[in-house]
Amino acid sequence: MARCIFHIDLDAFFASVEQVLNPKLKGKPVIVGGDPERRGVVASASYEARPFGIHAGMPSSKARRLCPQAIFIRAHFSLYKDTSAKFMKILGDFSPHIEPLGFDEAYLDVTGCIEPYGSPQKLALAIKERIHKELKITASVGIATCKVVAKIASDLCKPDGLLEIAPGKEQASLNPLPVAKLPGVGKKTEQALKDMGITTIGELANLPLDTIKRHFEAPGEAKSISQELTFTRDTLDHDFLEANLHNLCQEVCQELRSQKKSAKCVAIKLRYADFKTITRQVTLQEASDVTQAVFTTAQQLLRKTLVKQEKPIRLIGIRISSLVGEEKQLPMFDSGTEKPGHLDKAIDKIRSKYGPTAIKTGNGISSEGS
Ligand code: TTP
Ligand code: MG
Repeated sequence: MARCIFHIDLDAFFASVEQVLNPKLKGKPVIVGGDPERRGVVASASYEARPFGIHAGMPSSKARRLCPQAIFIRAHFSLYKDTSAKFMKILGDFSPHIEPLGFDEAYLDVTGCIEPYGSPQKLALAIKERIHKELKITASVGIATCKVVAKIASDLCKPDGLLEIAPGKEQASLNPLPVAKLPGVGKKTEQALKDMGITTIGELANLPLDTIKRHFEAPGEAKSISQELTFTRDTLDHDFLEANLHNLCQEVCQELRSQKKSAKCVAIKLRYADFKTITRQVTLQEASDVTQAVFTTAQQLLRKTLVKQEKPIRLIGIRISSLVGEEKQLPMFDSGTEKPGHLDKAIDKIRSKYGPTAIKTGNGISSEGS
């Protein structure tokens, strides 16, 4: 028997929550996002704002030009978090097989849950009604035999929609659609396909797999990230060496995080005054992208090496390798607790804006010395 998958997505989520909270906003173009005066971007636009061409990701200043009467609101994440939790709970009452995707969307496998309702559409209507009754906002539901088709369907019927792409009707329904309707196809892929003469999902489906692979397989990726520093004077000052090592760790880890990767191996390199060069490597128990974790390991390697060899050093380097893709999912909302990753993110932001010397944490402050 074919599976029955729902994709349920709340309409104009942030903007809808704001409209529920303040009924004066109902029926009006509401934009939740950054300040138009301060280079903010639109996070969510109510459907009343959409005919003006406003969409998520657009600069708020542009949105205001397109629709001067729009009401701009700063995001209230704790409210959205509460609504999101209630939304997921409602879905969980209909089927235990739920896969949340974002805070306002989820897949629901309802294959075994349809009978009491009579049909997938009737079950979908029951879900939509319950959401509307309890949250006062509308949802759109796509129904199909697999996740990707269900997601395309919910997108096609927004807002407050319900669309079933029946078993066997997938090709006929999807073939005429533009490739951008496929989840994961963004502006770049869309243009690359256009350059190949492909604009619809049907045309894409007809391409031989080899051709697709040739054009779209990821290019070879960097296998390691390294950084080194030659001192103006040879040194044996341990604190100075450690401070510089910390700065180097911060630089490679920032690059690592910008690639959304974690590293499993940490190596240090030391070149002595006589040009003899050594490297020492260790494997972490768990891949990490946290500066402090990489630094602690590198620091141990350095200390061990310094104990054995007391010769002046002219160069120090760090290399992180065995890179793996980001396996952890970012939390949707700030938990408020200060984890090492939070500190790293804040530092990355400041350093990328104001340069690598703009901020240094405690371990790095003495690096200007000697
Ligand atoms: P979406 O479901 O993509 O957008 P939406 O719910 O506002 O509108 P739609 O009716 O088309 O589903 O995203 C859900 C929420 O996630 C959205 O309300 C705000 C937030 N979000 C951002 O903060 N930035 C973004 O770029 C996008 C796309 C969404
Ligand atoms: Mg939505």
